Amino acid sequence: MDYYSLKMRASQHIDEGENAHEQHISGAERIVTRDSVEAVCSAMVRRAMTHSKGDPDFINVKIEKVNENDIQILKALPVTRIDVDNAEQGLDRAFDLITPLMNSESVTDSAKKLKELRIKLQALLRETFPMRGAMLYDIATGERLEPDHERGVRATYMDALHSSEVDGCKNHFNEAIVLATKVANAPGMVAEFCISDDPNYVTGYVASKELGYVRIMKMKEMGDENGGRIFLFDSRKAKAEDCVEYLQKKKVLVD
Ligand code: PML
Ligand code: MG
Repeated sequence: MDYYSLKMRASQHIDEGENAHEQHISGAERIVTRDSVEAVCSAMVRRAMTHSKGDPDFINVKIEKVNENDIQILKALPVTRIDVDNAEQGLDRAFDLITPLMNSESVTDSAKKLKELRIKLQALLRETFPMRGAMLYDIATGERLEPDHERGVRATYMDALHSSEVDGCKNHFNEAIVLATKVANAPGMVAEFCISDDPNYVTGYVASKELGYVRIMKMKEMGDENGGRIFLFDSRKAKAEDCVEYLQKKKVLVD
């Protein structure tokens, strides 16, 4: 069967003199069979042109044929959810789950060490806020491995296996479980930490092959656009290039 990757990104030119820039409005990607290409394409354009973030003056749609043999099918991570009373509690729960996984010294699991790692993770998280992509952090060396720190790395070329329906509006959860499943399967990946940068969306998650996809229902206040992703990677398990190559190039469908 023939498959096609479709990617859309829309932006608006902001004319602020020296500060002129392209403001991101909307983006989406799918991997679909040939017979869905046209309908999915027009749904993407509709999504771009009716977005609450503004009226785009640039829409890029890229359609590429994908060889069926190059597609990896992955089982979606199992989902659990943690309800919390407030964002502080949500962040706490997320840090509790992730901090032990950042510990590269297998012997020490001391309270002091865990506290240090928690502070480190909090600092890393703040650094992701202005980034468009994710941070790739090496737990073995404490180094950031993104080729471009400002941009970060982006997991791409992925979709849900059974999502032939043409859906014009963004579903954060459906898109995130696909992304998190791909990321968890990347070479050397330890875990992912995510807070949405959508000011109207407060649910975030932590994920790994072992943890599964753990939704944390509130991780920030409504109206807050500070979000980001951290991919925790272990350079003793795989080469950074192989991990980045997988995240950015491998075609994945999630079942
Ligand atoms: C985003 O793309 O903005 C991140 C979405 C996180 C979804 C969390 C969830 O609802 O499980
Ligand atoms: Mg961001």
